[in-house]
Amino acid sequence: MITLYGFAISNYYNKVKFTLLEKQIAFTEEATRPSQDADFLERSPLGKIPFIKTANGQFLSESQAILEYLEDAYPANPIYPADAFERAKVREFIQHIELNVELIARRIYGEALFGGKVSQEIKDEVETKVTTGLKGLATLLKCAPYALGEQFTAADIVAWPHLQLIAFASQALYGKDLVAENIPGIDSYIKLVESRPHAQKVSADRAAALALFFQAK
Ligand SMILES: N[C@@H](CCC(=O)N[C@@H](CS)C(=O)NCC(=O)O)C(=O)O
Repeated sequence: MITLYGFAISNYYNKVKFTLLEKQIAFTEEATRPSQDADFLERSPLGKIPFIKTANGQFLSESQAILEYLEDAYPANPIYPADAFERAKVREFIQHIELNVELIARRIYGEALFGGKVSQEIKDEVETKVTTGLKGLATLLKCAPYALGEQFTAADIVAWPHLQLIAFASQALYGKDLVAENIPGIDSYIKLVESRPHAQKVSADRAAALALFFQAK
């Protein structure tokens, strides 16, 4: 059986967990914080979560590599379209959201979510770049009704945890939801994904993990 390592407040962890649930792959979770310990780095080269142990006992890090491994190794309940070009469009969407939006927004999480401090220069730069990234993403997002059309795909699995977190963080830091401002109709799309039982399971586990995390601080 697959073991998923990480913690349920992480959007990247929740992306992999949502994938496992939607694809109905049996797995167990092992609560793990990022670490620079030597034995941890052997399993996840930069000490990050999430990572998995496969059913054969091999370790794999990087959420997108994990997601695609799961799709290849467990073809039932596919989360990619059959058509090669449509599959590429899903990958294009994921690359945009992670590279041009989430990775940039991540620079403000320290202050927006965890009570740290971020310089005004970084706040301004992130606001400009995330806005540009979201405007670009809006041109790809169809919401018809899912991210890229009629089929629920990996694009939805990735968009849902990332966009929610970016919306929350930008509201906390800038007093405005950059996602809602730049992607018209995003609220009903998020609600649609959230109506799925597996999204609700991920949400409930995240809420419980968040409560524990802030209690421990
Ligand atoms: N590109 C990585 C990003 C994972 C990531 O940033 N994980 C965060 C938690 S959300 C982490 O482990 N941070 C600790 C660190 O950067 O040292 C992936 O897709 O898995």
